[in-house]
Amino acid sequence: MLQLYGHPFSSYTWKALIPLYANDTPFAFRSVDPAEGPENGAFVAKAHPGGKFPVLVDGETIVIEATAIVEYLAVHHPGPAPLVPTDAAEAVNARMLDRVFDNYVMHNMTRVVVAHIVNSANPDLAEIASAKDDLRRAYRWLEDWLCGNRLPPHVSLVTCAAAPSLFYADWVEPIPDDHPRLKALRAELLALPAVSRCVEDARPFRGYFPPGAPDRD
Ligand SMILES: N[C@@H](CCC(=O)N[C@@H](CS)C(=O)NCC(=O)O)C(=O)O
Repeated sequence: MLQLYGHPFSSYTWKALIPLYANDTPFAFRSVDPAEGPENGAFVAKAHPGGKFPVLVDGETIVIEATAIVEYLAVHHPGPAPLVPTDAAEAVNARMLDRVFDNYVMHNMTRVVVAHIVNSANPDLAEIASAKDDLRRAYRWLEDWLCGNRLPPHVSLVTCAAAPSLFYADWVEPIPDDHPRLKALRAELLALPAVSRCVEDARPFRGYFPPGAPDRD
C-alpha cells in the first residue's frame, strides 16, 4: 500500500493527492499535523533534505518533491488520468507549465504566507508588495499563454500544479477581472472531483492560513 505523508491544508500535498484521487489509487494518508503525534513529521524530517512534504512511500522506495511524485505515479501506478502526456513534445510543454506554476505562482504566494509567519504582528510589507507584484506578473504571463495555447487534458501534471497554486494565490492576490481565461481556469480546476476533495478536506484548517482565509471557495 502506498503511503503519502503530508498535510490536508498544504498546497504541495494537494499536488500529490490530486493524481492519487484522480486515478482512484489506494493509499494511506499520513498526516504531519501535530495533533496526529510526532512520528509522521519525524519521518518527513528525515526523508526530505529540507524536511518538506509531501513524501511518497512505495514499499522500499521513497519519493520526494511533488512533481517527482506525480511523475512516479504516472510510471508506476498509472490509471485513467493522463498525468504526463504520452507525446514527448506535449510532455515538455506540461513540464514547462509545471515549473511556471511552482516557481512563479506557488512560490510568490508562499512569500506572502511566510512574511506573515515570520512576523504575524508586523509582516514585512515591502516583501509582501514585491511578492504580489511578481504574482501579478505571473498571472499576466499565464493569461497571455492561455490566449494562444491549450492545457493538456485533466488530470495532468499541469492540473496538479495549477490547482493548489491558483487556489491559494487567489486568496493572497485575487486574479484580476481582466484575466478571464485564468479566472475561468481556476474555477474549472476547483470543479474537478479530485481537486474539490482536497478543498473540502482542507476546510477545517482554514484558520491556519497566516494572512487570513477569505470567506469564499
Ligand atoms: N519543492 C517542494 C516544496 C514542498 C513544500 O514547500 N512543502 C511545504 C508544505 S506546502 C512544507 O513542507 N512546509 C513545511 C516546512 O517547510 O517545514 C515540493 O515540490 O514538494
